[in-house]
Amino acid sequence: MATVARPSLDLDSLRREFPALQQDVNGRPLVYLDSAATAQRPRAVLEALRAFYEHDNANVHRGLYELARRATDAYEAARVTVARFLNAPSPAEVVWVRGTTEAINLVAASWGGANLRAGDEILVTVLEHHSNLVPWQLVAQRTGAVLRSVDIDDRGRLRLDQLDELLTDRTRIVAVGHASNALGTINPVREIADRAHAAGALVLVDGAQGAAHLPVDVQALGCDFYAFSGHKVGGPMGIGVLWGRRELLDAMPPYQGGGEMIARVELQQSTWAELPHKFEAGTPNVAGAVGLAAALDFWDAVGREAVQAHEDALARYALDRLRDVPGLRVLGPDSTEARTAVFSLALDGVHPHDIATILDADGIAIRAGHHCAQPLMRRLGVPATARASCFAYTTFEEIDRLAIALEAAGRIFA
Ligand code: C6P
Repeated sequence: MATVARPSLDLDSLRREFPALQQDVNGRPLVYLDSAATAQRPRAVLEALRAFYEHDNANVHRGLYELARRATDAYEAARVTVARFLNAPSPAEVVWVRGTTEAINLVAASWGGANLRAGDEILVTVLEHHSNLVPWQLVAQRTGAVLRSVDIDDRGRLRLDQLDELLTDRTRIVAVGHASNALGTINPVREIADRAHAAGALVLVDGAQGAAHLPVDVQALGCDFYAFSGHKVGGPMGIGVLWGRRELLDAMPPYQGGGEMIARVELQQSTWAELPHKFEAGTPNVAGAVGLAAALDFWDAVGREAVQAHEDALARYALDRLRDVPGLRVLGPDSTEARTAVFSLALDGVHPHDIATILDADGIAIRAGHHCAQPLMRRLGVPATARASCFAYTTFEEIDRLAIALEAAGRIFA
């Protein structure tokens, strides 16, 4: 059995802040191990949403009355909170979007559309989520640019030796995940950014699986764009962030047209609002922004270092514990390597969907499928995996329940 020093996160009180975790499913206490898909929300976020709609609900940047002022102040204050979280030089560099997917589409369409030419190269990796692949494919088709990709080694780590070969004077941008949603691999973003910049390329980081679990300092990471989703850090769905360096955002054309994003409109042409509003056409998700800021404040109060230490210990504990399950393979980096507490599981003779169904009967929620990473599944030689993903509120006992349920699944199919 594993012996791991357990850090001092007060898990009992932390878990009490998450109403959704306080329920039985199929007669057992819920074990929620699908936080990579979406995290549960703390009361502070639910309360911030309720308070916004009950007291401050109005459209932003438009009305000259008290509620509109309050809504606008809350919306812009949330942007400042995000800028502080990212260590962004300015809140003007923080663009509200629907989520990581929209953020990457924005950069691919706007920056890519304006800057990519036939023969230019976009460098991605085989680890990427479809959201960090398909937008690049679309702009490559429109511009004649070419997509290249960095492979992984046997343990799911990026082959940095290949990166140097693939980075050429034609590479315009490197689009890479902070952490893999399928394997948990943490990518060395700073190193990748340094090498990309030396080759004259920009770097976009898909932070969907980074923002909740890893320190995010866009200046220390050395990237040019960073994208993340509110719902994966405990905020609401339908809100996310694109951070970009000011001079890049300034030079980029708008992504969508409409209200809010203009300075002056004539019948035939228009001029654009200052950053970040140039990229925020239409009525935004104000409550979402407020809720996302509440989530970031919540984790500040809990203590990000304690959270990271806990998740680190969970990862090591789980890798040890799951090794005892007969016929089970955990794909991806081992416990000595940079990884998050996301485990893609393959159980001999049992289809991942059957694993998920058996675990559900035991009140354990995991995800089975290709995890929107089909090229990665092909690279690993599997059609799908069963994925268990943890968050700050996951306990060691829940990992034990997962292991016991997997043992039972193995016996059923033996
Ligand atoms: N991954 C998962 O279960 P959105 O849907 O826009 O909030 O995030 C998209 C996205 C982009 N990149 C990575 C690395 C991601 O993990 C995700 C979302 C979920 O793994 C849903 S497919």
